[in-house]
Amino acid sequence: MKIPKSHPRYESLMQRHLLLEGLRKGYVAEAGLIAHGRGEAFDYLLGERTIKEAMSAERIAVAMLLLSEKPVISVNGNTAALIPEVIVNLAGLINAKIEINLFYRTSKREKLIKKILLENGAEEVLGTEKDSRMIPGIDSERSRVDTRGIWPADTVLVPLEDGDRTEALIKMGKNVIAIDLNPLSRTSEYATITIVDNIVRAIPNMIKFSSEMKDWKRDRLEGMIKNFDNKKNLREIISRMRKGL
Ligand code: PTJ
Repeated sequence: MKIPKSHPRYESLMQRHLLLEGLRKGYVAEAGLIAHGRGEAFDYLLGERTIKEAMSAERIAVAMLLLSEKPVISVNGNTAALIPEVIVNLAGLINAKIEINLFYRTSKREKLIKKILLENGAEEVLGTEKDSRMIPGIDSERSRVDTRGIWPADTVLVPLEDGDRTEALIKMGKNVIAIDLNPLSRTSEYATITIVDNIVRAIPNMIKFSSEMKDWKRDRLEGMIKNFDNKKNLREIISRMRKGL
């Protein structure tokens, strides 16, 4: 069905449409639809816009990515369905590798997602080769990471993540930047920087900040990170949601 642009819920319906198409084609997991529905509910509480606390987390995240030596963007089914092109653009700007990492891992899904990312301009997509290692402390296939990507990375950007892996990556000494509309999730709680925003808005904002900040001096970027308190930012978001209700 074609969604008319004039529909008041056009953006939201388009996101559902992209996920349903991904499910039909086999790269979005069935549970990806459930996860999206949960995200929609939280997005509704935020007014479906980037709130100021999310905007500052996005800025700090870009500062951290620009300072990182081996940044990696982790991509799952939902991310590939919703924003493949902007993920590739952001990776180019911050010089990050792109790695597919799936909770419901199958080689068919990996191949389909790799194809989408390559079609959207990615030069290299990690996470589909045999050359992998398991992150200690997680039992799911989510723990399998590329020896050229997440394994040696210093900072990992994880749009839509589960708490287990965030915790395990932090235990390995990595910075984890999570994008999760749910400020109460374990991912949000454990991440070094939590961006409570829809990935369809967060990544384009981060692209804008990357272009603006890419030539800034290290001290300036480091200072921004030092002054940021992730837990306090999360508390303010939860309080904003409460007040909104
Ligand atoms: O593609 P796979 O196999 O890796 O599977 C992907 C899912 C999403 C099924 C898997 O990662 C999963 O189970 O995720 P969770 O634990 O349900 O967490 C998803 C979180 O992302 C939830 O807290 C949602 O609120 C949030 N979320 C959903 N859609 C968005 C989102 N956050 C930001 N932007 C969204 N568009």
